[in-house]
Amino acid sequence: MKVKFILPALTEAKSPYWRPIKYSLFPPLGLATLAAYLSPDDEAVLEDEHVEELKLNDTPDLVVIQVYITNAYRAYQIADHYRSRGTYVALGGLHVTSLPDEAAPHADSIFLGPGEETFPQFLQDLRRKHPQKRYFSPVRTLTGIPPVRRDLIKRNYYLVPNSIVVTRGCPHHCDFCYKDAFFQSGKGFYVQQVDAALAEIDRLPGRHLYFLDDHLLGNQKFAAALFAGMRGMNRVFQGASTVDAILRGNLIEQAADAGLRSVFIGFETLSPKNLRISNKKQNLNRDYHAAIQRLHDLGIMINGSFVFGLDNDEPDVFAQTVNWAVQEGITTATFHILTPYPGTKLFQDMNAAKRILTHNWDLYDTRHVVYQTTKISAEALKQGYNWAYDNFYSWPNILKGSLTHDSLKHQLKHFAYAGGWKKFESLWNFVIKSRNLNAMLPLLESILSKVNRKEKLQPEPILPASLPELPVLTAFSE
Ligand code: B12
Ligand code: SF4
Repeated sequence: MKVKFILPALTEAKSPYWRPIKYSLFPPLGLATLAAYLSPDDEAVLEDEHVEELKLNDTPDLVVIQVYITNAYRAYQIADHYRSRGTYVALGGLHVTSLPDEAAPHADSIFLGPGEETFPQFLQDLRRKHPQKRYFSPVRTLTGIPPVRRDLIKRNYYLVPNSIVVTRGCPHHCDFCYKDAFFQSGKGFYVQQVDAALAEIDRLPGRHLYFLDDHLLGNQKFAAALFAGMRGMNRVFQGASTVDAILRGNLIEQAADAGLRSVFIGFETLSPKNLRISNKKQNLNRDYHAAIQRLHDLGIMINGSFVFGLDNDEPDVFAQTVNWAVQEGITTATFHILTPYPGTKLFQDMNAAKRILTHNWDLYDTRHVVYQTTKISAEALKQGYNWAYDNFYSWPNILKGSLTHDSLKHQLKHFAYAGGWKKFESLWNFVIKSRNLNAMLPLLESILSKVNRKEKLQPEPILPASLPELPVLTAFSE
């Protein structure tokens, strides 16, 4: 059977003139995971529209498309195209799970939730010529999953070809998060077997890894065993955690020993009232400052994520948040305008209150205001959001943030890292077009080198000041 896997792109990511680096960071891991269920005699190709032109004049037997909210319209267009050519089309992913009835007219089969159970079942049904219209799997396990088909990934097109996930979901239940909608009616957090996770890591070339798990420290026992197994592997890695997990026990020290050099944290808001209305209980009454200090002491850089537009936000939220992040020495920040994704509790509440202003999913990219705001006008919210980015990434603030660290190496890393994220976009554009992003990996690895406590106050330049820093990898929320 000839099978084609497609990750469609949103318009911005396809521009021939300007491709923001964030779309060339990670390969389509979900699709490469699904491809592993094919038989050895099936022919598979994987095309990612974020980094390459799709070839649409073929007629495979099966096309498998992954649908996110911001690529949904493009995904439906591609699906309609292939169906008109007689190809069998399967649609799945987060947006299909949230709005199956919207997706169904564009597909022969749709899939709700994770694909590790349903996709192999579907392949079997298809070969027997009895595929179902709709698949849903209440079974959630990563036990015995086949190795990800990394051979289908064009590594040179990505800055971080070594992305990996060793868990699914998250133990928490924040109202604005995709997680409860995607994992509904089944387990919402589960982990791979430690040996299998270590074997997957071992298969990855080079040193650098990026764990895309929502919460790498979410299961303490699993994470401790994983980090113990990684200790001798000479890896450097990045991943995500919550504030409370960083404060609890000594898991974060174990992570640092295993090679954790930068961590993504969803601080979201500095307002306890906002945390409460978002059901982000795990951040309530947690000492953000203490968590940050602990990370800095371990030489771990922080990518902080913040949401603007929660109902208790006042017009001063932008300045307050940016000032705080700079003072705390947060290396990079991602700001989001609150976005109610369909299927979430936030969407349900806003819909019931008639606060949803548009159902144009292209605008649900966390950069547009799609709902009726309360204490800040929509214009002020959008302006404040833009201001926050400009201000946080201004040279004076990058310098100020860098100087909060007491090791010179950490200061330099912070300065280069944060500077590169916003200040070298044109250079990134050039590297992306030369199709040699992967060649930048050694640079990333050197930037993620260890900052030892004993290195404090010992000047040790790690980079010539003119080198571009990596944009990093803060381009998505937790
Ligand atoms: C990596 C990532 C990115 C990367 C790259 C995406 C890529 N190459 O796949 C980049 C940086 C480009 C990115 C950008 C954005 N992202 Co993003 N991203 C992620 C992240 C962290 C991990 C995705 C991943 O690889 N997961 C691991 C794999 C194994 O799981 P998976 O992809 O879901 O695939 C499984 C299932 O979905 C299913 N499946 C998927 N497709 C299909 C198809 C079929 C037929 C079947 C059977 C099954 C199936 O099977 C797979 C195996 O179980 C997720 C968070 C998350 N945990 O999912 C957010 C996430 C997907 N991003 C999100 C958003 C909003 C964005 C942005 C719009 C903006 C932003 N603020 O970040 C942009 C624009 C995206 C776009 N191009 O349209 C949201 C999506 C919300 C939604 N309802 O769609 C998420 C959930 C983050 C969040 N918490 O809100 N993102
Ligand atoms: S926002 Fe983060 S902590 Fe909250 S449920 Fe989603 S992944 Fe978990």
